Amino acid sequence: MSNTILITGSNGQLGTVLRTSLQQKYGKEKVVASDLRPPSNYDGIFETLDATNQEDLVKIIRQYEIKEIYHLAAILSARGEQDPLASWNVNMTSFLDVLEASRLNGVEKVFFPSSIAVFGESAALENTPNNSFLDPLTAYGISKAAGETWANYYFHKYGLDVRSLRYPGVIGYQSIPGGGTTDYAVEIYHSAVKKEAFTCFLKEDTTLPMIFMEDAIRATIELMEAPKEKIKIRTSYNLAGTSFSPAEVAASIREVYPDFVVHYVPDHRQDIAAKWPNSIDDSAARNDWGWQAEYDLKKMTATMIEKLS
Ligand code: NAD
Ligand code: AKB
Repeated sequence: MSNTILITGSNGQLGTVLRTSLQQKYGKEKVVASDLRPPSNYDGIFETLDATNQEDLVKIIRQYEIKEIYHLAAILSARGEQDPLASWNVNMTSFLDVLEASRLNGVEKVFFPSSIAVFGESAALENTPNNSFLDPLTAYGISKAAGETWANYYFHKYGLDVRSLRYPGVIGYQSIPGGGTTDYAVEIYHSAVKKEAFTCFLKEDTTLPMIFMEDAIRATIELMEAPKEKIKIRTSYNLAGTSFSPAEVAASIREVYPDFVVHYVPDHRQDIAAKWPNSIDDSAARNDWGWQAEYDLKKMTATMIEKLS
């Protein structure tokens, strides 16, 4: 087998969808999914891999002659704050392992998922520019900001074709989010279709950038397939879908379920969200490789409710 793709952290919210999309695009035999534990229902090649174990990573790269790695394994923002150093360790050790193993073993392209969590108090809250000063206030954000810098370094020093997106909160019906600050925006739809009241851990007016899963996956594949000369930013591209607050998503759900009730009980995640942008400027992604989001809140709500029902 040759020219195969490896996905780390493939059992997560994004990986569950990405692994199937890559299989559909390139063929089942071309995609090697991996994670800490085998998935419950996945039809394809799977390897158990702790991405912080470089020896095991190298074995898989050599065995399958891996040419591209989508490095999704990470501990997300809210979960990361429970043990900041462990979060840094998983997020950074694994990415450095991937970069180093890639350059030494013939991997040609690497995808690194960054996040709006890289922004902190210095960045403008509205339409946050791509090249804002990064002073993140979570261990997760610090690891993503450092990861972007390492991506840039490996590109310039070794010519490794590392590409990266700063995803907003991803919303999809296919999978469950894994410990982030934007998770409420998936959970709220699950409560709505079950006709249950929802308790939101953010304040009703906390606006955050969000993106629908289909857009996030399409952006990832479009970025990875873009001609190399079009990729002008080697740290990470801002990626925008749409932006909304809990009150706005609740209002859009009420157009279908008028009796839907939301209680607002902000917790520690509110402090994280307060430091993140309300909206981000993704003009560099649009200009360089033609990015264009398709889902706004209305279309997102209609699709979430239809699919979850
Ligand atoms: P998730 O938490 O749902 O999944 C992460 C996966 O990584 C899990 O399946 C977990 O088992 C695995 N993992 C954890 N430690 C590991 C290790 N040491 N070795 C191997 N696997 C390990 O995350 P997700 O939402 O699917 O996110 C995927 C990537 O995209 C992450 O890097 C995340 O930071 C980034 N991202 C996600 C979002 C979002 O809203 N989902 C937004 C911005 C960035
Ligand atoms: C999180 O909330 O941690 C993620 C992200 C935006 O990186 N969804």
